[in-house]
Parts: sequence; structure tokens; C-alpha cells
Amino acid sequence: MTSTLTSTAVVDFLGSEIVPNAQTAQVAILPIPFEATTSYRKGCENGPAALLEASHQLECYDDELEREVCFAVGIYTHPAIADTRSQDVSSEQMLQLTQQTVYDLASSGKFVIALGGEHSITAGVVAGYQQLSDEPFTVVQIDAHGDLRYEYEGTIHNHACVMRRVVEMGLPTVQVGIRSLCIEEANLIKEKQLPIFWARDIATQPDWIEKAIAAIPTKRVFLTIDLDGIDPSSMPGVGTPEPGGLSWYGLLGFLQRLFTTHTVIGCDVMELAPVADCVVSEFTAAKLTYKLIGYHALATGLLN
Ligand SMILES: [Mn+2]
Repeated sequence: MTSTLTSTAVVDFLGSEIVPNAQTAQVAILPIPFEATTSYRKGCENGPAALLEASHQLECYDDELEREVCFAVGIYTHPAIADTRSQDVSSEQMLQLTQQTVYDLASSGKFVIALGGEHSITAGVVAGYQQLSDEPFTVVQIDAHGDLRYEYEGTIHNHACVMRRVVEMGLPTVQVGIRSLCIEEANLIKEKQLPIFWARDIATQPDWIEKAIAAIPTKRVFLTIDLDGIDPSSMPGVGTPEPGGLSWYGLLGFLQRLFTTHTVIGCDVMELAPVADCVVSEFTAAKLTYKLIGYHALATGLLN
């Protein structure tokens, strides 16, 4: 199954600026252009390719880290998997292939950054890390939405259900930037006392970052970023935009602290749905991906 659901129809992250080496690279970019359950604005299957193309416009030099990160870190771009642009892929196939590919890459020691595609993919990514180790980890989610519905529009694999699947896996969660949910989700949050950092509080409480960091119960963290967690004025290219949300520097401030205080075992950047004639979203998503690589490199000594 692996070969038929794998596609080479994406360009490498940063392109000609670096020479990717699959064996020695410490970071693996995993494009997953899968879209099946989008409920509002479609197009997230085009997200990974747009992000990767936009990454060619990035400066190698990171002004905050004061390094050309891409020359200190090997960044390998894996072929796209579960690509619904060119074939039919079921949610079950996508989840199985995602879990296996993440497991393979992570067990070879690579820090994996999965690029979506719809947020339901994250359940497969997280399952890959669960398969890899019995050590506990927390799933930290940046998102506008709770994504805690049991089922939506007839399937438990809907993007609006992905954090419910994560909760069912027995993993602790910390949700950041939330500003849209249904009463079923609100009741679940109260019943299970799930830690939530509401966007409305983030907007007015400067100490939210330290509170959110303190709410993470494990040393190890998997980070999932639904790009709609960011304010849509900075990130219009998403399927379900919500007013409010994180600012660019608010998000970076949180991520910088998270990578410093915790061991981030892997991450994903989900739900990029490009807008025609507006490259803000894909370029911002590409820069965010490069920041994640930089923070990981700093935390693991690769920039020394
Ligand atoms: Mn989401």
C-alpha cells in the first residue's frame, strides 16, 4: 500500500538552499496532502505543496537565533503520502500510512514535522509516537476549535473530532487559542477538566504562556498546530477561520518557551488551505515550520 499512496509531486523544503540527505538529516518534513472531511472552505490538500513552494522564499538566517539554521541541521523532505489530489484515499488508509511513516522516520532518530492536509491526520501522527515508546507525552494543540466532537457529519475521522481521538488514546492534552466549540465539547471539557487556554484570555493576560507551560503534566510533548489558531488577519488561508486568535509573536513566544522547558518529540502544521493571489498564509506557514526547526535545533544542541 505504501508505494501506491506515495507521491513525489512536492518540492523540497527550502529547495536549492540545502542539499537534503535522507540518511543523515536530523529533521524530516512529511507532506500529507489529505482532504476528505472538510466542512466549510475546501483546499487543504493543496497546503503542503504551497508551504513547500513558499519555503523557497525564506531567508536561511534566523534573526532571533542568529544562525543559518538550515546549514546546521539536515532537513529531509519525504515524498508526499495519502495524497488525495491524485487518488482516492480513505481516512483509515491515511491513518494507517501516517502512523507507519511517522514511526519509521522517528525510530530512525529524525524529528518529524508533518504538514497537512486536514487535522484528522494528527491522530495518525500521534499514534506513530505512541507506537514508538511507552513513555508518556502530552499533546499540546494550537487551534481555534476544540476538535472534541465524538463524531461529525457521519464519521469519527472528521477534522472536528481529532482531539477526541487523542483523548481516547489516553493522552493528556493542553489546548491553546480555542474560541469555537459546541455544547458537547464544552461539557466534555468540564467533565474531564481538560486544560484549555481560551483565546479571549490570551488576548488580555500577558502571563498566559507561563500558565500554559505549567499546565503540561509530562516532560515530553507532541505539538499540533492547526493554523486557524492564529488570528485570520495573519492567516486567512484556512478552511474554518474564526475571529480572534494568536498573534505571530504571541505564538512564537509560546513555542520558544515550550521547546525550552519541554522535550518536543515531534510536531505538525495542519489545515493550510491557500487563498488565490494571496501568499501570506503559505509563507507564514513556511516560516513557522522553519521556526519549529530552529527551536528544535536550539533545544537539542544542533546550533552549538
Ligand atoms: Mn483543528
